[in-house]
Amino acid sequence: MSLAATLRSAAAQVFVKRTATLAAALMLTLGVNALAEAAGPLNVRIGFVAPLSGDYANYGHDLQNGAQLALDEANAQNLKIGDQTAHFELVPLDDRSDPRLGVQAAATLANQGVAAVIGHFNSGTAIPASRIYESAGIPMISPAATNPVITSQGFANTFMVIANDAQNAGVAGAWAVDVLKAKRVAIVDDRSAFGQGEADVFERTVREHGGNVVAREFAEGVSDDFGPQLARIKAANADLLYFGGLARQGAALVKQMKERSVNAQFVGGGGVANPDFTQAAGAAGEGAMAWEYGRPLAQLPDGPRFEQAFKNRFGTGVLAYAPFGYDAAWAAIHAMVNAKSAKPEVYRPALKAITFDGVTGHIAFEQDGSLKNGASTLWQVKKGVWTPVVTRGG
Ligand code: ABU
Repeated sequence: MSLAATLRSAAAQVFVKRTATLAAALMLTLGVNALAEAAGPLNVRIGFVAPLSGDYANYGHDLQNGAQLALDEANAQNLKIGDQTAHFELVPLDDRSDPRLGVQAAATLANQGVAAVIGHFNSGTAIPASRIYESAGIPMISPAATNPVITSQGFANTFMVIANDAQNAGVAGAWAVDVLKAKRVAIVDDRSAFGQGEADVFERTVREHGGNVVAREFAEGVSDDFGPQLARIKAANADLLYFGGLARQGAALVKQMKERSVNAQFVGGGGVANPDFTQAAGAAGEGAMAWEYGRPLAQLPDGPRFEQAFKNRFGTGVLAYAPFGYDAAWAAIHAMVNAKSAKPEVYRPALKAITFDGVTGHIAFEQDGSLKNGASTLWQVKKGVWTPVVTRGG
């Protein structure tokens, strides 16, 4: 080959190499851009189920607002799940406190493939719904349903960010005998999985502490007529009446106790120490007591900020379990961020191992998914306002 031909060939090779390098660089850039596009915002759908209509809708809306506030705050922080900025979306469904509708809602959310579920409010809906979530492999985090059965089924996907009724009604039973010195105890429940469950724990604990249960009554559903039950309780000369059920029925009960001169000390379980009770009971509610899950919000480090943020966002105060709805949502969010994934099968171990200070206190789970170190607070109506008396546990 002549010198000129050799030079032409070398120049051609250099040109080919440079072109290849440029093309590779271009492909790399395009590739990176394509990846960047793939790593765009990640929409994470979190299901929420509670009664949003019917007799207990006020509890459901309160919980929903708590969960929504957590999602709003998480979205404002532009949190990353892996290399993607997460956008959390709440998918609310109404179960009307009906177990059949609760199961239907659970199936709908399972079909939609939501990343987690915050719910339900009623133990009677949470228990059957938890089986659907377990089959679908979707974590359900209970912010209010408190029957201990919920987390004792051996499920990997069931969690509770609130103390359960073994804790709450157990403390109430011990306190009734050991501190209030009740001698003749009457018990009324609403026959729900929740009310009957806590009444059973209360009765067992009273007996274990040497107390005397003189009457065990119930009023099914949302019956507001306690005439026959109160007649028997009066005849039994009870000095303390424990009620397993929710605020509205509890208020009807104290009003009828007053009307019928049943002078026993009223003590509610969970779901009673809230403004629904004091508004409905009026003067008859004065002096009533109730054991509620957790610590008073005003005494918790983040409680006042939460209360103000809740009011600013929704124009109304906290009714009952909104702070637990908020902590349940954050438990899911933290677990997804820690695990770098919103896929339940990937982030579930991180949820089980979660440990953070929520607005209701420290959140960490026992092996069965129940809350570690749950607390209970005794409240009493003083001058028309629920006032904390003492906190146990936690
Ligand atoms: N724990 C109070 C709310 C009602 C329930 O558990 O059914």
